Amino acid sequence: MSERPISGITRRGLLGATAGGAALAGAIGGGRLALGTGAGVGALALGSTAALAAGEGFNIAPGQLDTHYGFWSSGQTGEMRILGIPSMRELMRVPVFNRCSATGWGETNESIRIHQRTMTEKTKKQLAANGKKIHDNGDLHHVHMSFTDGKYDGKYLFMNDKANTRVARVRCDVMKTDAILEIPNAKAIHGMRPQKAPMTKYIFCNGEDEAPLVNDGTTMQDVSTYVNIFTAVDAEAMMPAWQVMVSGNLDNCDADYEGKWAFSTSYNSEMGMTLADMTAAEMDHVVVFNIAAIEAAVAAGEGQELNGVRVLDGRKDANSNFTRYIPIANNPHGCNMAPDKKHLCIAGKLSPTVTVLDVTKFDALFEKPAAEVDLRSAVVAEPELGLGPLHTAFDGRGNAYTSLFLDSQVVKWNIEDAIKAYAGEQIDPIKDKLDVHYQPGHLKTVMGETLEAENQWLVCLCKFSKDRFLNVGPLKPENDQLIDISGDKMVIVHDGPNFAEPHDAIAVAASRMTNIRSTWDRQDKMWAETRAQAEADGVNLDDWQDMVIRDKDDPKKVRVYMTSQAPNFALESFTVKEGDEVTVIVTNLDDIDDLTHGFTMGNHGVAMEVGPQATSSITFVAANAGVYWYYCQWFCHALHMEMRGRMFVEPSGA
Ligand code: CUK
Ligand code: CUA
Ligand code: CA
Repeated sequence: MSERPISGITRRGLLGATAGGAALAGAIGGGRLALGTGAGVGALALGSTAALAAGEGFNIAPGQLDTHYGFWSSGQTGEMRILGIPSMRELMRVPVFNRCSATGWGETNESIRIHQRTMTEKTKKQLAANGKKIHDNGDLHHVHMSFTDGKYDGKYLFMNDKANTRVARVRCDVMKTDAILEIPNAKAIHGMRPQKAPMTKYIFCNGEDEAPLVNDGTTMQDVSTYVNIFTAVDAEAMMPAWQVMVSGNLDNCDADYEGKWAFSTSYNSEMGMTLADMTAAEMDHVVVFNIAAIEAAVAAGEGQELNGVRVLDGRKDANSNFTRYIPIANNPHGCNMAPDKKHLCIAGKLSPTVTVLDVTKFDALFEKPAAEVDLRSAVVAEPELGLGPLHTAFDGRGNAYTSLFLDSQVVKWNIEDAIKAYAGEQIDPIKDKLDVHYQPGHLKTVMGETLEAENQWLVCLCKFSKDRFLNVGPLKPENDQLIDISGDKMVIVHDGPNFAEPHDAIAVAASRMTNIRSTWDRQDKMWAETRAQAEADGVNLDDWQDMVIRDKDDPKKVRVYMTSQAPNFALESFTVKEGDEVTVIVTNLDDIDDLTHGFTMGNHGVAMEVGPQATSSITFVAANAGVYWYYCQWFCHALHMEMRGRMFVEPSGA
């Protein structure tokens, strides 16, 4: 047992920096901030001809902070990333669906509980058959923030997992995943958006893949029994609220600024099972979901209850007023609501067009049965932009920016001009075209998915980087390009290589992110269950603690409680028996910014992060007798290397 170290030292004191040095650094930082802002304003004023000024605008000097947070998806890596905009510096990675070696996400008891919260019996069976407790992969395409009145509220981030049909939530106060929901009935959650107004009550989730509604093998050869499911998730409870069966599949989605509608693109209206079949029809569609009509039917108990969720039939043949199917040229993809509250832009993908729908005309679509209305009556423009339009972003000046995958370009066009052209006026809505490198998918303006769209930056997420960086082998990074859009002409100012494989991102003004903490609340709900166990064991986690407790009912289970304070663990050693199931619970008593400890048990595949004031626990079986060192793997102190201790595993015969 070691002595409790003296507390009250600051992190800066620990690392030996002087207060004077800090003040000086602050002053210089302030000066650079002023200079940087000036350069940015200069670029704004000089516009397109001032490529150099634009470059200076993005250049954030050492110690200077970015003006915007970028929240990036990571595709098949399964995590969320935080970048600074405009510097494009990667600031943090937040594990969500992936197993993280640094933080222990997917291995700690706290994270496993979050993973298992809504896990279905089928998934448990699937995992158990493979010797696993959780899925440790995911395919995270879309990250979106919670809204209040059409503006980001800095509370939550939501994200999809296409691979394992899940949706997760990250708490913005601590930037950790706090809920994972496995969505029943649906398959492959792809498009996902929060309701924008009056607040984010629902997260809208598209099921991309077709399967029988009761997928038990009895009708799997009969494609006529296949459906796709649109799910509304209760954003606060992180539980399914209701589901709607649709005709065709669902790709991307968005919601309006009144809280009335959700919309989803469908590239497989054919319900084809092969690529050839999925691209056979000349027209596919966008589905419009009527939230009020759906809510009324759910309240009235219409439809069926399946796996705990009310499922309504919104397919074409059901003739409901839950949905309308607006014909759109073959295989549309992106679905983006403009900040003018009025215009929804559907990217054509196989068609060189973007179809602009006026959402204020949607009420009329529901006034009569679908067969009696002109389903294309809400189309107000359909500009021809170039080859392979995938997604559209918006600025605050009425301009739209569409990515052209096949042309490797971003096209800037004006929505009102496109509407005039569609009405017959001789006007070219295209304002500028810019080569990007290469094959862009999503693209993001700053705050462009809210009512506060800004006019300075566009980030274009390119799927290929080819020759833009040093060769790193057959697997190349993606390329996120920063584009200055303040002038008439777009100007690329930065290339940002990125690992597999961001699809989407949002850019949020730093002023919206006011509730981010630097240390944890000791009582945080993240480890409430762990605290309850400690209490039952008579352990006070708030005090210097070193306790080894053998479970009364199950003597194979041992719980090891220890606190940490740089550079000490409360326990310098502990003893268990071969074959014991050991749970190590570490509470970090340090109350200093940036002073994270960790716990790694050598040769046991066990490691976790323990942030300042946090509690974290991890369970493993000590299968082999012997001595094993555990250590703090997070560099915390000059004596960090010495922050270690021994686990003695006694032979089972002993
Ligand atoms: S999808 Cu990836 S480029 Cu999953 Cu948002 Cu369009
Ligand atoms: Cu504690 Cu390193
Ligand atoms: Ca199609």
